[in-house]
Amino acid sequence: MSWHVLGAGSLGTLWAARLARAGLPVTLILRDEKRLADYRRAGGLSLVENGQRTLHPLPAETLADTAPIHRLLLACKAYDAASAVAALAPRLAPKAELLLLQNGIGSQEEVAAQAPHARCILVSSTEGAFRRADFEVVFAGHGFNWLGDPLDPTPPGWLAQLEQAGIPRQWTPDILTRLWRKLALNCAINPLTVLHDCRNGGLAEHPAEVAILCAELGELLEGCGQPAAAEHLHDDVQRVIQATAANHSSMHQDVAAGRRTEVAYLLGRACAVAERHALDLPHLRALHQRLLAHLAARGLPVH
Ligand code: NAD
Ligand code: KPL
Repeated sequence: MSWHVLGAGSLGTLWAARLARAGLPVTLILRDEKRLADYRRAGGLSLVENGQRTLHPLPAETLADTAPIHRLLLACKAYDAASAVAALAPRLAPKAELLLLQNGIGSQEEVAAQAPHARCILVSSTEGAFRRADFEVVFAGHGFNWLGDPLDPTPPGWLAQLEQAGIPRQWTPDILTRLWRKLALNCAINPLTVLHDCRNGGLAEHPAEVAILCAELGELLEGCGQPAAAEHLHDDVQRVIQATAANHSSMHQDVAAGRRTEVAYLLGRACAVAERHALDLPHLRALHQRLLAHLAARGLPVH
């Protein structure tokens, strides 16, 4: 059974190239005929690892193709996920499986609403990749992938294929804890790096701001039924700030490049959930307002 991968961006390329080089059948899904023609001109996907570039000439098709899809890796941004799946809904086989690679919380429910008969498998990834050119991706940071299905703890039979492809992974019944924990880390670090215009390590100069955000994020996680995601959050945030001190956060990179951010699925979601649970988290709310004003002032979407 073929893997379909939607999105020839950073993570889509990283996954598709590794699956393909393990001899597994992979088909890329691109937006339209123009993008397909560009892909064919490029000769395939290029993956750069340890300075070595390899070319992977995978078969590709457009959203408008009609072949049925049994297993789809959805590798687009959170704000594109639901519309991408809506476009593919007529092609989903009755027991289709969707692997959702999106950061943050919220896009997963939006996708499930577009494909109510498909099994949605949520992925939380700490791997790092970025696009150096069109259809050329650099594997920048080794990490890990947690997979799980909050509605069904049974692991899928194809997990061994990920191992075969060298994709580090673990099936977990606690995928929501993983996603909320990552959301909290992203909320404590990313917006501040944008507002202070600094690398992650620059936040070591703002310890009080980081500490109060971690305390409020902890309250949020406790209050919304994710207490395990709150454990030792501040320590973990400080560890990540140190371990990634030289890096720019993904949100900082997006803003610097004039790209839309995933704020609605990160800090926006955190504030919406706090409001729904009647939690008063003034520093988190103020951070969200400052961030939205910062994005608006640069002509970037605030959702
Ligand atoms: P990306 O922007 O590099 O790639 C997304 C790709 O999806 C783009 O090529 C875009 O054109 C394509 N796309 C969007 N809508 C489409 C559609 N309807 N049809 C066909 N193609 C479509 O994004 P990314 O960095 O790979 O991130 C994907 C998700 O993974 C995000 O939620 C991100 O936060 C998360 N993530 C990324 C990294 C990373 O290192 N890049 C790490 C962890 C998590
Ligand atoms: O995931 C990250 C990001 O930049 O998006 C880290 C490195 C954890 C910072 O929040």
